[in-house]
Amino acid sequence: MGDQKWVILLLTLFPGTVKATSECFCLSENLAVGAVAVQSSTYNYLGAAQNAVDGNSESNYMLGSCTHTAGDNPWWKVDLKEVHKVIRVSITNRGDCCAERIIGAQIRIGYSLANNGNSNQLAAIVDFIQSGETKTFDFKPVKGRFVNIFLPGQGKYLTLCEVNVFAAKGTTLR
Ligand SMILES: [Ca+2]
Repeated sequence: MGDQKWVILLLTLFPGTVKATSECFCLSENLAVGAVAVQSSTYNYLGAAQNAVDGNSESNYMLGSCTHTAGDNPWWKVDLKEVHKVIRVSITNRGDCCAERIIGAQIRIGYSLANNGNSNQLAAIVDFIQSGETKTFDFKPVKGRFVNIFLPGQGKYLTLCEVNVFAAKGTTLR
C-alpha cells in the first residue's frame, strides 16, 4: 500500500516523469539517414551509394533514389560514425523491375573494415522482398559501426532504394 501512495504522489507532482518511465521507446531514430555510404561499384549516374540513405524510399530506379552496383560480389556499406547496438535494419527493394536480385543479400554489422566490412557479423539474410516493398529485419543486438549489405555471387547486381538502421536506444558505445 505504501508503494501505491508513492505512485499517486509522483503522478501528482511529476506526471510527465512517471508517464515516460511507463512507456517503452526501445528504438533509436533511423541512424542511417544522411550518413556516408559507399558501394563496391556504381552502375551509372542514377545509382549512387548515397541514394539508399537519402530519406526517400522511392523505388523507381529511374527517379534517382536507389543504388545500383556493377560487377561481381557487390556490397554497400553505411558508416554510423559511432558503435551502436543495432537491432533492426529495413530495406526498400527496387520497384520498377528486378525484385529477385535482392535474394540472398546479407546484412553484416561490425567494427572491422577487413574485406570492406563484408566479413563482419551476419545479422540476417534477405530471403525476398516484394517489388518496391520495404522489409524489416529484427535480430539480437549486434554491436557495430558499419552496416553492410553484401550480395555474394557472380553476375549479381545490388540495388537498394532505402536502408534504415535502428539501434537499442541509449546504447551508444563510445
Ligand atoms: Ca532512397
